[in-house]
Amino acid sequence: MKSLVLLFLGLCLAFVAGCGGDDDGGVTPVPSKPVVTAVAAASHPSLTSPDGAVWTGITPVAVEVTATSFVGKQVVRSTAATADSLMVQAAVYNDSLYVRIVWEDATHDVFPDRWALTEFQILGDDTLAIFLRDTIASKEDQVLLMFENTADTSWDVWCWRSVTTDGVWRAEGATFAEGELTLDAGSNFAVMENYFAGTPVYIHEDSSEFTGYLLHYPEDTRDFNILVRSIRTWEVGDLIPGWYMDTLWSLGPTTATARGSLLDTRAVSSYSGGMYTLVLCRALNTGFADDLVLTSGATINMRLALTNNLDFRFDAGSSNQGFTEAFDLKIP
Ligand SMILES: [Ca+2]
Ligand SMILES: [Ca+2]
Repeated sequence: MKSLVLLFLGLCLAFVAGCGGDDDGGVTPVPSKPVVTAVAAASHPSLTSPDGAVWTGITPVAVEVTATSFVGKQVVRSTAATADSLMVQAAVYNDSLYVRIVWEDATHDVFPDRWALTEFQILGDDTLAIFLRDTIASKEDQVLLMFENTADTSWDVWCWRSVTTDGVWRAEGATFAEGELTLDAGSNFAVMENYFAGTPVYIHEDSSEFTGYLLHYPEDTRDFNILVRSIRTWEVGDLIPGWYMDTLWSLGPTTATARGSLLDTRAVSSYSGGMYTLVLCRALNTGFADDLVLTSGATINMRLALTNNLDFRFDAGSSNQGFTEAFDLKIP
């Protein structure tokens, strides 16, 4: 018994001696958790540009893409394929939260799918244009802004994609739980695949001279007939976007009922000089059951995730995908 007591005292002395060593600067300090404090803005942050005077007065906070797994083995630390950190700012105005995110990305990846004109066939007086889905590796750049819901260990998520949600100035709401991302309730989607029964649904009857990455329904589109009657300016190799959107979505908010919980997050972005700048905005309390209520004075545990030219792969991971360390978001 006596020998055990002596051993215990010896360990205590060793522990005290070890702590004393910290004062000599021999131990790496534990990194502090970043805190993004939302500022009560005096004016409306722009939703037609991700820049503006509101943001110049708010100090950006860097959050690092972490080497530590977030959801088991599914998440692989980003390498050179994605940025190592993202800069975050936040503001509250008129009962809505605005979050501004800036990150580096060498490629503006915006063509998730498309069609290509591969050949013409002459059938009597008609010209048959053959379009094939262009199988390409290109995906989109994407971001997830994740709010931890401590009530049930899930995460409320704002999902932004560089074409298929940004084209309609929206992000999509979702819940992340047990490695799965489940979209919020809603019957209207941001964009639709330009595809039905093996052919593109919408195609301009005269030319492929679309100026954007999405077809805008109805301005850019005509009902497609694969026997193209006036194929004047089409050439083999011309492309058709693989997605189309209802132009109404780009004109601003429609009714809350039409938006649903799925499309209740607004988005505006720019890509310039190898940098994305993105502003996301959602009501603090949307009233929808699948959204976290952000209350005044709350501190919320957050994560950000990004991809470079990739869909999120929760079951596989990729060096083109990264999750940040946890950070706090303080609501004023
Ligand atoms: Ca990219
Ligand atoms: Ca929602």
